[in-house]
Parts: sequence; C-alpha cells; structure tokens
Amino acid sequence: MGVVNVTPDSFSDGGLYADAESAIAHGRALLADGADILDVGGESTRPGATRPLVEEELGRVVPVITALAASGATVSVDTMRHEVATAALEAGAAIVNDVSGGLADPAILRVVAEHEATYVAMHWRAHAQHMSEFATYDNPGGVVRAVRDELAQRIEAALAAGVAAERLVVDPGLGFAKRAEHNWQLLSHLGSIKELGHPVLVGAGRKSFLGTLLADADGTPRPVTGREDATTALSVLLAQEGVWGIRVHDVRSTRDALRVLDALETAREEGAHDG
Ligand code: PMM
Repeated sequence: MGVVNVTPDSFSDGGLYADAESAIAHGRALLADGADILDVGGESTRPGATRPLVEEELGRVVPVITALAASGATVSVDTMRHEVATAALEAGAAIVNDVSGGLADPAILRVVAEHEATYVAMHWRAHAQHMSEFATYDNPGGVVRAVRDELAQRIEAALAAGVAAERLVVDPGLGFAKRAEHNWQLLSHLGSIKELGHPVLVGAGRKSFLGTLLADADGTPRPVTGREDATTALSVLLAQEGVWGIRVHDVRSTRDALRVLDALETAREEGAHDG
C-alpha cells in the first residue's frame, strides 16, 4: 500500500503532494513502482496535529481519488469521517482506512457497510493532539493484550454495523498512542493480532521509533529522510510474518525487497521438489 498524503503537514512527506496535480502524479509513480493499493489521505495524524475542516479534507482527497481510480488503481481513503468516506467511495475508492477504527465517527461503519467496501480498522485511542497522553499499557498482558482486545471491540462494532467479516482488515496502529517500546512489542507479537482472524495491515514506514532506533551517537534521532532502509528491512520481516499489507511511502524499495523474498521462496520450493 503506497501512501499519498494530500496534506501540508504530514510528518514524512507533508507539503510535497499538497496540490491535486502533484498528488495524482505521485500516486501514478507509486503504481509504476508496484503499489497494489494507493492510500489517499487529507488529514495528518502526526503527533500534535490539529484537524482540518471536513470541507478542507474533502477538497484535498476527492479530486485525487477520482483521477487515480479512473486510471484503474485500487484506492483506499485514509479518513476518520463518514462524510469523507462517502464521497471517496462515490469517487471510486474501494477501501476505507480508518485510523480510529470507528471510534472518531461511528457513522463511518454504516457507510462502509452500505457501500460493501473493505474496512481497515486501526488501533487508536485519541486524536493526534492528545494521543501521547494515552500511551499507557499497565494492564496484564501489556500493550499486545490491550491492542488485541481493543481491536476485537472495533471488529464487533464493525460487524454490528453490517460490515462483512471477509472485508475487515485490522492494523495495530504503530505510533498511535504508542511509544517506541510499544511498537517493538507489537511487531514482535504480531501473531496475537493475527489471532483475531482478519488480515493484518502494518504501517511502520519512516515512523519516529525508527528515527530513535537509528539515532546518532549523541542521541539525535535519524531524520525522516534517512529511515527508508530500516523501513525496507521491516517490510521483509512483516512479509515473512504473513501480513496482508504493508503501508509505505517508498514503494519501490519494499517491492524490490519482496521480490527478493519471493525468488528465495520459489527456489526453496523448487529445491524441495528436486530433493
Ligand atoms: N499511519 C499513518 C496514517 N495512516 N493508516 C494505517 N492503516 N496504519 C498506519 O500505521 C497509519 C495509517 C501515519 O503515517 P503517515 O503520516 O506517514 O501517513
């Protein structure tokens, strides 16, 4: 899944594709690089971000989705709002990627159900402005148990609203009300999230826990532009874990790495037959 942020303020690419023309060109470039899905978003969820008006969000994403869907792409809309989900699905999107899992605007679940769309329910606790206050997991089982149980509740809510079970995808929500150690815990226990019985999407691309991991000797985090190789390494490990989707900003590096993995797996299978 390639990221098309039509925002002035996203942490990794804010402002680069803020106008429709450059966002559409970027989406086409991601497709050429091998993206299976383009995830178009008009609201930045970087820690501390303030929310755009509904009209602003609509104005950012609808023209981009219309153009990319018309060129044959499978498009998802990254939104927490039912008005934006409705307009996006009518403009040709097939997937609603809701980072709040239906908590920010429960009406979004009915919209997904009525359009028979695919729904990504991400683990979330609060809007970006306040989410760092919610990064506590002192329950038994810690962050992994909490994320699994809270996602299970979001699945229930989606099913109750009529979303089809086979169109539900879950996402542990790395970086959303989570500190670096929480992200690593989740990444090392993805099996618990898979146990929910739905395909798993993971968005690790360029996130700040990678900047912290790659900090220089005096502790300065590695800037966003230097986190791509670590992202690619994670992509390979996530693919080996059998995740359904990997949400990244640079599709080519992840696609190339997955081709390497595929080639190895094919050679292993052929070797097994020869033996
Ligand atoms: N992360 C961001 C935005 N949308 N959606 C899903 N499903 N999972 C994520 O981890 C996720 C997301 C924030 O990253 P960005 O600002 O680079 O888009």
